[in-house]
Amino acid sequence: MSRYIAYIIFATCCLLSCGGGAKPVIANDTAKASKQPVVVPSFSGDSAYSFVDKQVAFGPRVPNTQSHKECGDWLEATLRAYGADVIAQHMELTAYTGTKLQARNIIAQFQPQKRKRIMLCAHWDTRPWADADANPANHRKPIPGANDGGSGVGVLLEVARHLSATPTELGVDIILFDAEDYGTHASESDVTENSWALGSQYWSRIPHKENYNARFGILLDIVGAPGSKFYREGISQYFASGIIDKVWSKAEKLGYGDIFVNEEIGVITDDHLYVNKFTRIPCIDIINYDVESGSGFGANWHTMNDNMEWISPGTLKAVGQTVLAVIYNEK
Ligand code: AHN
Ligand code: ZN
Repeated sequence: MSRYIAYIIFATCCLLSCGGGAKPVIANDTAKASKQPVVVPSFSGDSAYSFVDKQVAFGPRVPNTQSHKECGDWLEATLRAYGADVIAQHMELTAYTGTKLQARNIIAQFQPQKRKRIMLCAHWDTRPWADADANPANHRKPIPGANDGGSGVGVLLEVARHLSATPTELGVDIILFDAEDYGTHASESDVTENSWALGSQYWSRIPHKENYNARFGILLDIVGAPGSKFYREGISQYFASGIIDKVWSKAEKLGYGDIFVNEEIGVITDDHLYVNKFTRIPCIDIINYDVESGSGFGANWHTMNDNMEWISPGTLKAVGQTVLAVIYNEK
């Protein structure tokens, strides 16, 4: 009997010591789990497409028009519905024509309490003039702006939808710049410096929060056309080549290496220029470059044909999935 009790005590000690020994194993498992790649949500190209369609349905988003105001209100409301803390930065800007523009930058802050942040941006206004249209009768008509304006915002609204459901480790700010596309009309010589990107020029000097900073920025512009190609753009390369490396290598891993081409092209004046110039945030531009077209931005750029027929859910998906992979893996 006493031998039997001794055996039970011995066995219990064994079990307890085994239990004690198991702890570091669990801790080790936990450490391994935290190093595992995070689950990146699946970006819906169709959802992004419908966000582009919705913007186009408001009509051209030219500052000082009713369509512009209504679309701006809808963008704010949509981002608020996705749980963002939204700031509208209202500005009176002076266009190169002397026209005063009632404009607003829309800043959607996700997890505003977090110090480490990522900035994603696009312009939401559209060009007042189809000055690259084949038909001269259209040269003073506003463009539909599906790709130029609508596409970048459409992708970012779909990103916002995921941010509301699945938070990222870092805080994210989605910034929609106004008055990017009020730059000098093609019929006039471009003597006015800095006529483009008025909203981002304003924000880069006076951000929505004093001392605002982010680890990096990604600008999306003209990202919806079928057959789009994105290259290492010159300004991005100069100020933020490491961010291009990060984004282009993620795209390649996702199978989008044919769309995100690992070759450098010249400089393109866009909102990111002023972010890089006036803030400490290294910001890249993901922008379609079409070698075949005269403008470099595709045959429909700044024409009346910049409509929903020029938008591909597949291209929106490639861009959006790459952006999600980048922001969800940032620690
Ligand atoms: C220029 O045309 C100088 N830059 C292209 C910026 C732009 C216009 N993005 C969209 N529309
Ligand atoms: Zn444009």
